Amino acid sequence: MRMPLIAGNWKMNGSLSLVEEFGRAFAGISLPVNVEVALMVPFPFLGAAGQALGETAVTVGAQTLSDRPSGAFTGEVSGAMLRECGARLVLVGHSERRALFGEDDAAVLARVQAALHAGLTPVLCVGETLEEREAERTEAVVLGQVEAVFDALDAAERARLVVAYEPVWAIGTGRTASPEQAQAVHAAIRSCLARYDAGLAGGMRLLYGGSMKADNAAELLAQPDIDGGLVGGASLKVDDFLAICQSAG
Ligand code: G2H
Repeated sequence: MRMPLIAGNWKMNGSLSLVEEFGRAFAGISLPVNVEVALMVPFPFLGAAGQALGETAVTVGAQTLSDRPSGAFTGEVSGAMLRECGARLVLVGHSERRALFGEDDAAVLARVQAALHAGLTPVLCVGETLEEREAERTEAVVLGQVEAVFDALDAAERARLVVAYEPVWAIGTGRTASPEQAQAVHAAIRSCLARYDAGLAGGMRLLYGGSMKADNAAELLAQPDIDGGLVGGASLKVDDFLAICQSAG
């Protein structure tokens, strides 16, 4: 049985007052006990988020990390620093990192390994562009991104990941993959993972991301291979994010 995970990704948005608003809101409600909830906030808000959400069931995470453990890398943040500031999960390979910051599969793998080394749960993001989908290359691209990481890990490391499928054409566009489109790719990812180990495939949580909202979450989350969501824009509003969390229960 896979416990659904709803992870909010604030990207470069939010404020300390929004962190506090989330803390107050989540302290006042009870989340479904069978759902894990996480909030991936910008680095400067990690400490405040840990404090504001500390009494709630919400876990705090980060959005990227350095591939190095320490040293003269001005501006970088290590996995150990994230853990010390309260993060328990970290996004790796989000399409915005791949497209805007030049993170290729090798860079993504190095960050996954750094996250594992620091005791963080890497949420590996994969997804195809519109051009790739229209060229009928969705599976080749997505499974290639999955294999680029999983091939290099041992069995114990693989089992510590979460995978998020985010079609690039659905991110922040308001255009969501249909439940059938999302399910088809999730099923392909699970079959790919089964080639490593059937137990790994059965236990791996596969999140959907890309314009998930309160009014489409239930239908997406009802798909057999969708085990949660990576929620961007809708995670910036308490009521919308809460509604998505509730619909996963
Ligand atoms: C995809 C998603 C969250 P949004 O990036 O990672 O963002 O829900 O705004 O499409």
